[in-house]
Amino acid sequence: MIRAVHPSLDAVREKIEAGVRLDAAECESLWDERIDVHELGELANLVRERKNGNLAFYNINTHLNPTNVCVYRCTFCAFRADLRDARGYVMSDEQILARGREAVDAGSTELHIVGGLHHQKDYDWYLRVIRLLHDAYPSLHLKAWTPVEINWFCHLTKRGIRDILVEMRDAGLGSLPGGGAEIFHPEVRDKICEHKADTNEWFAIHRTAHELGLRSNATMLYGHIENAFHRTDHLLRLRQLQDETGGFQTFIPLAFHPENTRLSHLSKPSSVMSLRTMAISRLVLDNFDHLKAYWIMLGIGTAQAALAYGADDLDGTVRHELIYHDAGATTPEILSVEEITRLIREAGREPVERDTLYHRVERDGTTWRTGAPLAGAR
Ligand code: V47
Repeated sequence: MIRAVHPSLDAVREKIEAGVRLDAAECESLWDERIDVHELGELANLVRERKNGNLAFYNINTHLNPTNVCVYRCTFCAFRADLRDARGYVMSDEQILARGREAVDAGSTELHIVGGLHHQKDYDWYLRVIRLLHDAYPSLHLKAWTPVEINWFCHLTKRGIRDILVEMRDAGLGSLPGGGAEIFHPEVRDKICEHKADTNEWFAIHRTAHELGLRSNATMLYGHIENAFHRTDHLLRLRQLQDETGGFQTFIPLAFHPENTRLSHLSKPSSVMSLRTMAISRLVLDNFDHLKAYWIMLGIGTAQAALAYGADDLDGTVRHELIYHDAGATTPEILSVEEITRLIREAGREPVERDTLYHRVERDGTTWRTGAPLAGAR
């Protein structure tokens, strides 16, 4: 069979095989739709297996979104609500603690905490969420607050990033999730989320977190109004900060779900686009140890396939996810350990339970402990 091969892929292949970094022009050229997605996948798989062998990681995690009331109106968001919306909610301390209890009882090692920026809640309310949970359930890793929230806390308190992060860390914050990145290029960012933390602020917060020894993740929201140039710019900015700090753990490409958003006239990205994005991300982000196929948003089949297109992680079993389900995700709301490990094995990989900071998790009945470090753990 003769395939339409883009002229530049041979040069890219040589570089990838030799472990040489792709330059900006090569990175952008990979988005050309004439390039066979499976060839990209094959190259990405080479990198993935060099870094993580045949292992595919997951964790047992629970989500907590303490409020969906938000001052911002990002066009892609179906989760946010106004104060007086029937959908609007704020969780009480008791509800927050009950979620922590539920997480611990379900064997979770991580609570993923993000939410809206509620104009009637002060910084101390957000700080208390962390303190309450950490004091009650110290074994739960609190992966909480994106730079959008941290930037809001700085705005509310007129204090600096470092000051806020140190206080949050001392209260029990374990690491930062990757959200709020969307698309960094101002041509797109100004259209989809013009008011919230801008790109410089997003990077300043991750840089400061890394300087303080906090690890973090990074995401990219694709499949809406951005193009190949914007996606390349996004990945290269992340590669640059990772060169400087090495503090990112995982990159998570997030497929846009249009339902119930102000961009509902757009169709959602195809599985092929998602696999292409995963593969290209793996090829460009040569200094990231892990790439996550977030099954909640990719759908289970695409997430399984992504394990051969550069991804080495499926996120977790997940319970109480709202951001994607409000935007029309039809995936289940939870997977059992048996289900997630079966999906990984079915994809030809060896499942490994990890904690948030990429250590093996060893279980004995209902108790667990942190085991050996995996790629990228410190
Ligand atoms: O920043 C919001 C995205 C992000 C929609 O760090 C949407 O381990 C698609 O960051 N369609 C939050 N995407 C989720 C996130 C995340 C998820 C899983 C793991 C980790 C991690 C982080 O979700 C937002 C935004 O980019 N998002 N609405 C939507 N309609």
